[in-house]
Amino acid sequence: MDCHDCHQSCQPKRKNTGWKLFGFGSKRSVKNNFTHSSQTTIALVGSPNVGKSLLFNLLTGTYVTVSNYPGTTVEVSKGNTVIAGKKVTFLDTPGMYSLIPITEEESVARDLIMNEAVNLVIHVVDAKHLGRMLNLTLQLIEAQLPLLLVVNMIDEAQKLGIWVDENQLAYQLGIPVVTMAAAQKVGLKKLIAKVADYVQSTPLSVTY
Ligand SMILES: Nc1nc2c(ncn2[C@@H]2O[C@H](COP(=O)(O)OP(=O)(O)OP(=O)(O)O)[C@@H](O)[C@H]2O)c(=O)[nH]1
Ligand SMILES: [Mg+2]
Repeated sequence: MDCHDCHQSCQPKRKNTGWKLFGFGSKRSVKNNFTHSSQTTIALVGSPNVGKSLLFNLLTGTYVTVSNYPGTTVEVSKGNTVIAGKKVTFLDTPGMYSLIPITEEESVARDLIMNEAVNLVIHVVDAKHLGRMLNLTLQLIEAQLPLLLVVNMIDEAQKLGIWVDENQLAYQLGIPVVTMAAAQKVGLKKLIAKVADYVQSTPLSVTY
């Protein structure tokens, strides 16, 4: 089969999803041992005002519940959708700057991703302040959470002459990266495709 550059007869070239390349499947099975893998829970985290809620609304549509996180007055939104044939629940978390919490909102966001059955964390950052915001990305990587980085607001960044190379960033961080302008739905299909890659890469089994 003529499948890629070498034009030789061989197996079809496997799509590089990032998940398999950087071994996210194995980390997931260690951390989230109560979760049935036919359902995936994904938390959107990041600093205030980076576009988490806008992205959450784009991803989930109308079936959304809002409730206080137990023991707090902090609201957490939960919404369901179907991606790659599997039910996916998205959590919209309050803004946080660091995994070492100062505010109640940050405590809730930290507890949600560290203690709840979250399979994948999507860290949303503002492309205009990438250097500052990558601190939390590094903390999330160190915490061994399955992670996808969304560099949002590229429309505003580009007006300031800031261009982000998502492939280079993905290579340097060792995690999948998607650049987006969520307000214009730019990059949304790419993000959903990456989530689909993740959902499809998880095994069909229950671990105890
Ligand atoms: N120009 C531009 N504006 C955006 C983009 N994404 C989000 N915004 C705007 O940024 C503002 C903040 O968005 P939110 O979704 O509320 O941000 P958030 O991260 O949920 O903020 P907190 O809930 O406070 O943590 C809103 O006015 C959005 O419309 C983008 O890609 N480009
Ligand atoms: Mg919000």
